This record gives sequence, structure tokens and C-alpha cells, in this order.
Amino acid sequence: MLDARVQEKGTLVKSNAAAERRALGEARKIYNLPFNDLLFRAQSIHRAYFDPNAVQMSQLLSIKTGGCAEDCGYCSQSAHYPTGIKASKLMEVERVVAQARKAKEGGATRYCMGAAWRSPKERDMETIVSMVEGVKALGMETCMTLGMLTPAQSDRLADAGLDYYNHNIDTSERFYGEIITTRTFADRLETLANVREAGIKVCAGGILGMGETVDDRIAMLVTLANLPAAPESVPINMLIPIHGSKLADQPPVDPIDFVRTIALARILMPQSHVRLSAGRTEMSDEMQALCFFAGANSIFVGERLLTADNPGEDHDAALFRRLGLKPMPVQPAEAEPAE
Ligand code: SAM
Ligand code: DTB
Ligand code: SF4
Repeated sequence: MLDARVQEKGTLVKSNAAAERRALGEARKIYNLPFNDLLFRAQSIHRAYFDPNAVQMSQLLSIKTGGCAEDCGYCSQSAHYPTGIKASKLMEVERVVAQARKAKEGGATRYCMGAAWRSPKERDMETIVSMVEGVKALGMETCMTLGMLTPAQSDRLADAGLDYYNHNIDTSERFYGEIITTRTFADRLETLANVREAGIKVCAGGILGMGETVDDRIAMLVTLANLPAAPESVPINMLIPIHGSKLADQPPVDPIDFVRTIALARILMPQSHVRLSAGRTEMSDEMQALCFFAGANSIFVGERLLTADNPGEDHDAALFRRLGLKPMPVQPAEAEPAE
């Protein structure tokens, strides 16, 4: 019996690996289409599921900055690198809610609160829950990114009414170990499963420009698209090189490769919100326009991300005017997990 089970499991693993290889092959073909064909395909799919001129607007706040025990090679907040970021304590609930109110006045519909933790401590959970409740009471969607979560912590956040949890896989499984050694790719997938199981919507994506190959980027998107349910939100970050971090001197990403990656994300995850995330201060308006055409339909607004700069309200208002874009209202349909 045991043998049969092991054999069955072996077959299952083998057939999953075969399916993944097929998916990877398909994704490579799409990625390498002539640029115009790729963008036409991505834009056609985008229009079938979304208003092509509407962009969802989220705003970030670092509720606990720096001093993080993890060694993520890209991060300003890791205690492993001399980045010059000072560690701070968890913010008070009232201050967080006051900042969220300002973000709402600036047009953000979702408030994303991030903490530089490996995972939340039990003693902080009550404060975190109050933050979710306070921001929700403003009528905003809530998102948190606090590191790894257990099933019990995920349930507690779900009960508090948390709408989204952000936890990125960052890159391909193959390249992951070059960037982070203090937690594994499998740990990341486990947190995503716990969040999904608790009924919280999933926000998961990665970073381009860390020294990965184009194939790593494609593999990352294939992994995300083949989760039991695709993430509702897929942030694609362009590395912001942080002075003192392990990745301080990476060369910039080729803008056309970046746009191709956005297009592939849109094609592989037609119903997900694809977010043009970190790195917009280094992108021209033309590059951002191409990203929106390729299917990006979400951004972070405001002057600041967690610790790094973001274009800010005036620049984004001008960009939206130039491109005829408008803010996306909160949609009840978004509540359905994508197939
Ligand atoms: N500590 C939590 C965690 O890592 O799970 C949450 C915060 S962390 C800053 C969230 C994500 O931001 C990372 O997974 C990474 O994808 C992205 N990120 C961090 N630093 C970045 C940088 N310098 N450039 C681009 N993206 C970055
Ligand atoms: C994500 O994918 N990007 C955001 C959010 N999730 C938490 C963070 C970007 C951080 C950029 C670097 C900084 O501000 O320190
Ligand atoms: Fe810590 Fe998150 Fe930065 Fe990694 S990305 S060092 S876990 S704050």
C-alpha cells in the first residue's frame, strides 16, 4: 500500500514537473513573439477583462522600518547590509490611520502596510489587527506585508477583515538562493498557501534587475500563474538599487524586456491586477505608457514607497492626464479569486 502511494506520489510529481516544463515552453514562446504581436495579444486580453483606461491606486506605509533579520540582497531594511536605514519601532495605530486618511484624500483606494519582519510576533498581533480595523473603517481596502505567516496568524488577520496580503516570491526558484538565504522559496509558497486558505486575497510578484536571466523572469511568472489560484494582485518591481546592499551595483533592466515581462504577466494571469510597482522614478513616461498598454493596471501612488522615493501625486496626475487614464474604483468582482 505504502509502495503504491509512494509510486502514485512519484507519478504525480513527475506529471506536475512535465506540466510545468510545458507551461514554461509555452510562456517562452509568448515572451519571444515579435514585440507588436506580444503587445497586441496582451492588450486584447486586458480589454476582455478590464477597463483598459482604469488604473488601481494603492499607497504604501512602512509601519515598522529597518533592523530586519532577513538577508534579502535588494533590501534597504535588512540588518545584514550597511544601508544607512535606522531601525524604528512599530508605529502607533492612530498615526497609521491618520496617514491612511491622507492617502485616501490623495486618491488611493487601498492602503498597504509593510513591516520589516521575518514574521510577526504574537505580541504585535493586537496592534496589527487594530490597524486593519482602523483603516477599513475609513472605507479603504487593506493590505499588509509582514513576512511569513502561520495558518493561525492568517486566520486572525482574515477575521480582522484584511483584504490582501502581499508576499512576493521575488524571482525564479532557481535564482532565489542567490538573493536570499535566510528563508526558502518553499517557505514563501507556504505563506501564500496559508493566506489563501484563510480567505485573504493574495498579492504576490517579484523584482526584475537583480542579475536574473530572462528565463528566470518567465519561470517566476509561470510559478505565480500556476499556483492553485492565481494571485489577485501581481506586483512587478524594478530593482531600486540600494547603496550598501548586496545588489547596489546591478545594471538597469532593459526597458523593452521589462515591458515584455508585464505583457507576459497579463497574458498568463488575465484576471489579476498587474502592478507597475517599485522603480517608477527611473522610468520615462513613455516606458510607463508601454507598461499600461501591455496590461499593467495598478500602481503605488504617493511620494514614498516603504523607504524609497516614488514619483508623487503631481507627476502621476500629469501622466494620467497625458495618457487619458483614470483611477479604478473598488470593484466587488475583484473579490472572486482568479481561475
Ligand atoms: N518584510 C516583508 C517581506 O519581505 O515579506 C515585507 C516588506 S518587503 C520590503 C516587500 C517586497 O518589496 C519584497 O519582497 C520585494 O519584492 C520588494 N522590494 C524590497 N526592496 C526593493 C527594492 N530595493 N527594489 C525593488 N523591490 C523591492
Ligand atoms: C511590492 O511588491 N513592492 C512594494 C510592496 N510590495 C510592499 C515594496 C517596494 C519597496 C521598494 C523599496 C523601498 O521602498 O524600500
Ligand atoms: Fe526584511 Fe522584507 Fe527587507 Fe527581506 S524584504 S530584508 S524580509 S524587510
